[in-house]
Amino acid sequence: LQLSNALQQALRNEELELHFQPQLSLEQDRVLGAEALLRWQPPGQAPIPPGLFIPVAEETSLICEIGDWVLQRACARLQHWREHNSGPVRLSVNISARHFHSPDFVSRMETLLQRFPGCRHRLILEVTEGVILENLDESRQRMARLKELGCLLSIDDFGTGYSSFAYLRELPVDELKLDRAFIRHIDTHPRDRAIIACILQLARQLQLAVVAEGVETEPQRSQLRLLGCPAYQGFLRARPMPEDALMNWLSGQA
Ligand code: G
Ligand code: G
Ligand code: MN
Ligand code: NA
Repeated sequence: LQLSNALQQALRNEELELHFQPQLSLEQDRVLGAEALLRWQPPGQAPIPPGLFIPVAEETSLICEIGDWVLQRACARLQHWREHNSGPVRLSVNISARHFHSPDFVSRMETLLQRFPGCRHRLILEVTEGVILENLDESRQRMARLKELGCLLSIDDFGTGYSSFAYLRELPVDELKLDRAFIRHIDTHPRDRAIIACILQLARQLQLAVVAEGVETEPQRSQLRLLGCPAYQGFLRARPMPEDALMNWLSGQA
């Protein structure tokens, strides 16, 4: 409760910030986009990691307020980058279950994209399998409407949790994010390689983009390249960083 009150204050006092982690192609190491990741920096204190405060926010509708703030900020930055021909051309945002399933989520997205039309076909909403399977019928309808608005849809942490492939038959998904649990031992565990190869083949046949998460070492990256994975993100190339650092980092790329 204490943390939740502090978080509510933090939202009002503008202590929340978005960091951005680049996503790159494996073939040419070109920047394809970025993932927006929320950071909380209370003044004069150590930063509070999202792994700690997001679950607290998710217990109440506070996650909807925070999620709206994140979406609004993400769209504002993406539109700005587009207008100034700087920054990544695509931006991914994590969406929590309660927020995704809140009654007016789609109409709020509609309003947001009217305000920031430059974000159409460039904003990617990341949801986990758990979010979708929580209410498959509703998810199907929502995802169809979000696609009509010009949102792109990504399955985060793909391969962990439920992994019923059935929903992929019928949902308008654009991208799978390979959970970093599969990447961690990719260069030493043939079983993990086999699973990744299988997911990549599935994605090719369903014409889905794939981004591997949590790539920390060169051997992990070369294995992913060998397997034909199209894109990746991870500490090996870039950590999540504030916008000014991102701009510096981008100007250092070819
Ligand atoms: O950035 P980091 O790896 O510490 O994030 C930890 C967790 O918090 C991840 O699971 C990530 O998806 C989640 N997270 C980070 N930013 C956001 C956000 O803006 N919204 C939601 N719902 N989750 C986020
Ligand atoms: O749940 P989600 O996939 O959205 O979580 C993204 C989280 O993964 C972010 O908090 C980000 O800081 C973290 N992350 C990004 N790259 C790496 C990496 O190479 N290694 C590890 N351990 N975490 C990473
Ligand atoms: Mn994510
Ligand atoms: Na993930």
